[in-house]
Amino acid sequence: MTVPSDDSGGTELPGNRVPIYYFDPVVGAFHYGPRHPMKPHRIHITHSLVLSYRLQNHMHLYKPKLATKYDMCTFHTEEYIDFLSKVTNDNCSQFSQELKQFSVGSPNGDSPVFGGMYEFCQRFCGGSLTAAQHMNQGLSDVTINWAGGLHHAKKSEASGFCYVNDICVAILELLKYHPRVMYLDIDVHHGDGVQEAFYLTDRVMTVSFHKYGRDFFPGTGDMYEIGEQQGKYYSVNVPLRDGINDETYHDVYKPIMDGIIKYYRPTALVMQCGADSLGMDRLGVFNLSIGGHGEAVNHMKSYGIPIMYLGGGGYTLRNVARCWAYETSIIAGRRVGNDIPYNDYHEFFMPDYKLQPTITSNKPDNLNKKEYIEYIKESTLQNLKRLPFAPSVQMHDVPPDLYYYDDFEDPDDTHMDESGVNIGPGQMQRRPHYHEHYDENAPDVDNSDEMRRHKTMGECYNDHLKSL
Ligand code: V1D
Ligand code: CA
Repeated sequence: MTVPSDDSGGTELPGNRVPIYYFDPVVGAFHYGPRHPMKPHRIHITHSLVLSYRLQNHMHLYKPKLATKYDMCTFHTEEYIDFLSKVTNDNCSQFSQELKQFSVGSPNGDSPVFGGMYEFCQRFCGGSLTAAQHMNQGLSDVTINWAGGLHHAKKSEASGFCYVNDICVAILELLKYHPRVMYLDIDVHHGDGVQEAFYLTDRVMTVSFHKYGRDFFPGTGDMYEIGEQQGKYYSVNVPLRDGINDETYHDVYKPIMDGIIKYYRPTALVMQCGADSLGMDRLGVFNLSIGGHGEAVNHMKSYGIPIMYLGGGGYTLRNVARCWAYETSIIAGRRVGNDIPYNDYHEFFMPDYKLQPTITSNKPDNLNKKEYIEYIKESTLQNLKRLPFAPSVQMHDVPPDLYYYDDFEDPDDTHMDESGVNIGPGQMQRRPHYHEHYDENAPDVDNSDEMRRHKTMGECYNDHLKSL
């Protein structure tokens, strides 16, 4: 049940759509090196904006656990994770062979060794994994981890500022309960690590919009990369040219996403919201406004499918923070004003202190001609029509997960108040999983009390199957 709007604008969301927002108070303190464009500090700036708009009053804030080696090795090899956990700036010389093998550590390169590198990975990956576990347990159908979204990391290799692929770890967790997961990537770079991981399966549909051409990193993502074997037609790539604006982007984005939802019928969505697709990004070449980027988020929200929102690239810090704070407001269903309230980083938003300033681009004109956009759109939609309708998965025993331990309140389970202070467990209630509670004749659940039992994922899935 949806409650009418309150005095601060927006509409209260039903309990299962109140987002859980994962924030690790330490993740922003890591540093790739002085000249490196990736600045984890942007996560703290974003958080400061989120708090200044009081969006925490409309979400559950949660400090995630650190991912363990065991967690990361659901996707990565043990040899690689072991190496990441051991190498430091002081012992690099002992690892010269591994540094090369795993593409880590050339001094001015993309993926340097830096202090606390492994702990940093544990922290952002812990956020995405916890989000997936909470979605599986039915604590919420909407989760946000702006520190996650590191889409280039491979099973045994670092790439493009990414060492551990939290997205793959989270999707593998969702697949314990979800027959079909759709991954969407709006970072200006191709989501190659996630595509590669699920290239041969129809259980995950990967979709990436990105700049392609002229040696732009990582060099993959042509429209002819469509998946192979069981995964044929389950990888979608939308290669774009420099300077794309909001109008052209949505001309191709909305019909393609609508087509994918219609033909694939995902039961869960994971959206990588890389903010380097904004105009004026230090590394990006697109020309999206914060409103246009947010529209992509709003469009995904409108499908009403369980969804995890993740961060990713983004190198003009003030705009990354604006973008993700604005998107937090969209996800939480709150309208926010354009004047940024006073916050710890206020001077970052000079001179106008606006949430959505006019982003004047230093980028070339929009090189995406109408005919080109029509061509990509039509060929992608044609490919979608070749899909069997909502491929099903054999029922299988669900692999064990932390759910069983979470049945009881864990004193280390931390929830935070708005300043990041642990306010202890007990704010959130687990809802029973359908293996325990599925009852075909049970009426729909009244969600009027915050965080009461919601319609379980199993019930939703079962309804969905019946509707096919
Ligand atoms: F400009 C730099 C300064 C220092 C270190 C690296 C860079 C830099 C800029 N662009 N590195 C790149 C890209 N790398 C190359 C390599 C040169 N080699 C021949 C290849 O062009 C990597 C860009 C990574 C983008 C990461 C991402 O935005 O997609 C992301 N998403 O989630 C997390 C990061
Ligand atoms: Ca992308």
